[in-house]
Amino acid sequence: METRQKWFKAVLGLALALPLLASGQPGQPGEDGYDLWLRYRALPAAARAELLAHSRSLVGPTQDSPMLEAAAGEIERGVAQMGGRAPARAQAISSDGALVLATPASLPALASLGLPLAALGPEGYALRSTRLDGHAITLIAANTERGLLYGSFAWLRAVQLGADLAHLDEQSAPKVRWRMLDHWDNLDRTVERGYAGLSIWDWAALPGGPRERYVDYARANASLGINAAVLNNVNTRAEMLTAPWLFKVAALADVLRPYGIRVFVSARFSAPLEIGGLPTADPLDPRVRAWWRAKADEIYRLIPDFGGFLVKANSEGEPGPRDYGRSHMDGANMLADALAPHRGLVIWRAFVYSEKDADDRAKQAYTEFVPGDGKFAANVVVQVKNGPIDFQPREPFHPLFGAMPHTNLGLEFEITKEYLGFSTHLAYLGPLFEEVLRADTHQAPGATVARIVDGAQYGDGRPTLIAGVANIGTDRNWCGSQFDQANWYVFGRLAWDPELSAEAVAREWAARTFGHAPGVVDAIAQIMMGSREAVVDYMTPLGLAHLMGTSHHYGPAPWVAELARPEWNPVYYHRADADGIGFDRGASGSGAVAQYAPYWARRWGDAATTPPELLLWFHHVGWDERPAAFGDGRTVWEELVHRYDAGVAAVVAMRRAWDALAPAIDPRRHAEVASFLAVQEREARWWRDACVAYFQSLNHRALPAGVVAPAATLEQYRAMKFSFAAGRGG
Ligand code: GCV
Repeated sequence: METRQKWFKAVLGLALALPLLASGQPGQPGEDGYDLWLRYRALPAAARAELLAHSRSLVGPTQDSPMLEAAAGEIERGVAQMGGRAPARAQAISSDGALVLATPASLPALASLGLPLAALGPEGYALRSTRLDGHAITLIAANTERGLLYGSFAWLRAVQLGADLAHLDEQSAPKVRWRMLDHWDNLDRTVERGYAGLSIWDWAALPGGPRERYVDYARANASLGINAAVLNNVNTRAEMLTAPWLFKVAALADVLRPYGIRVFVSARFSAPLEIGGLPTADPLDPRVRAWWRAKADEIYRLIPDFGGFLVKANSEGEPGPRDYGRSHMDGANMLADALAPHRGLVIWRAFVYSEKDADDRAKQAYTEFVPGDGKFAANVVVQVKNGPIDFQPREPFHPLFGAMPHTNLGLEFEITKEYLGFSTHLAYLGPLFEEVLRADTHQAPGATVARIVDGAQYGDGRPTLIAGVANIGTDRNWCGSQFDQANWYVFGRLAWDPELSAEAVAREWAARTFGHAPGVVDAIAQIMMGSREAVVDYMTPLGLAHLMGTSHHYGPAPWVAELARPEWNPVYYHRADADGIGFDRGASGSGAVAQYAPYWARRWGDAATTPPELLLWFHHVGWDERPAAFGDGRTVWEELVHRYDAGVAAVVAMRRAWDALAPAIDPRRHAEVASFLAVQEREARWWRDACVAYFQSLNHRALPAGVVAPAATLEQYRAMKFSFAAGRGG
């Protein structure tokens, strides 16, 4: 609570101070966000001179390699744009100021420079200002070409952030093996939960089409270390696995490969039936197993470094092994067998809940998967959403983390903001990702979600994975809004290093995207850091969840109660009535809390020790109760209304802070963000008003003193229809 008030004051304070701080270095008037954070604008004179002095020549391993060419090409592009001239390519170090790309194989002298090469592994890099052959040089060193690619992007980042180029000493290696974007792109180019235009994959034109856009996509990912992409929606058609489509996938793999990106596809479990001419897709049927083996062989002939399959099985109507009385293990391991000879991976999603299971939806994945611990093949990763329901503005971490120590568990975030205001609401997801990654599962000493997911907890070299549902489309600014670029960015940075701080990443992104005048970065980072909590407050405060409109998830609809499956209805989640509100997941309710380690089961099992942020997730409490955890003596009803108001007030503060940045930001991007913030304020008020009106209609309590009544009647909110709502896809 106190933290939020501090944030609120800080945002307003910075907003007022900004006109004084603005450095008068806005970007070009025509900037539209296409360049993302790879925005290599001309540097001021002194910084330009420093850059050129440290990039007089570019010395690199000389073998003909598309990946090295990608690395060198990026350095040339960046230096030319920021410094005014590209470095000359050279075979050897012949002067001070050389920028040297080196592996131990290309430059044996590396071994004598004391670089931590072993710790860099196959993907890490080191940047080091040093002397070699009598010259002062900058080394970009790695064990592999891929490390050099990441190191080249890291050096450019250092330049953009104004690092002292004469004293570089940085090294980094990714903690997670697979850093993956999952595209929910349909084959007709609509995007499920996409708010940034159509799919960037122009299937009709492939193997031709917008190559430059694909390359720019790949550059952006490589700059973050993202090394894998699933091209199609998990709700997929079997056709994706037919020859004409695979031919197109192969063409994309060719474009993405030099940037270190391996291509995966979502596979429909019933493909043997639908495109294979078999009477069954039973994973234990030898014909089915042979079909998948042959399919894998066919794919690897076309794409030798194909990554593997992502599978959504027996979830939300998708086919799966349970259709044949088989288990998730039977299904996943059958595909794993087919891919194993090619070293391919099966990513099997744990996002399951069934209309045939009356149990609390939050419990069902754990119930179905924990008995399979230790029974999945070595090349299967079970991919688990960050929380037990579905990418809500706030959920506790998923109870599967730490509960399947003998299974490779990957983590799935949703970068696209299906439940956080689509692309028109500014919500920086860094704090959400950080909250999940840092959560201590208490299943074993030190067992945070980050350490479970990055493998540090187990230390046995298992395949590790962090995936994010992409927010990328054909919009000129890629993500539908300027600030949603930050969510792609922070996803990539945290997938590389889950221990990074969301705030540090926000500052880094702001500086690279909008320029690093100190006041500007401070103000933008302040806006970003409070923005997710603002959404939580005006949509689903105090641990509420899933109050969004049916199917499109646009706007408030807490009253919906008539849908066929209980867990499709918001009333299932909030359980509000005349006396109280919240879902009892304790011992007297669904018992979901018992799926967590005893530490959490005890703490969250008791309303008195549950933090306000999760109170209504775990407890049904009376409207007039005054939980000690609120710390302010308010009743549940008063606190709920207060949170809704705080959410709206936070958006007002964000708007003012952004308005004050006008002198420091190029007009086009500034105006675009400002127009979306106006939408966000209107919709935040709508959320607040509709929810307050609805809950008040149940509890018949007066509004707390001084609180403004909703602008319209509940009936008016209930009558609203949104045939324009985006993102449903297919
Ligand atoms: C791709 C939620 C979304 C669906 C999505 C599903 C999933 O239910 O609303 O659009 O489907 O999650 O993750 O499979």
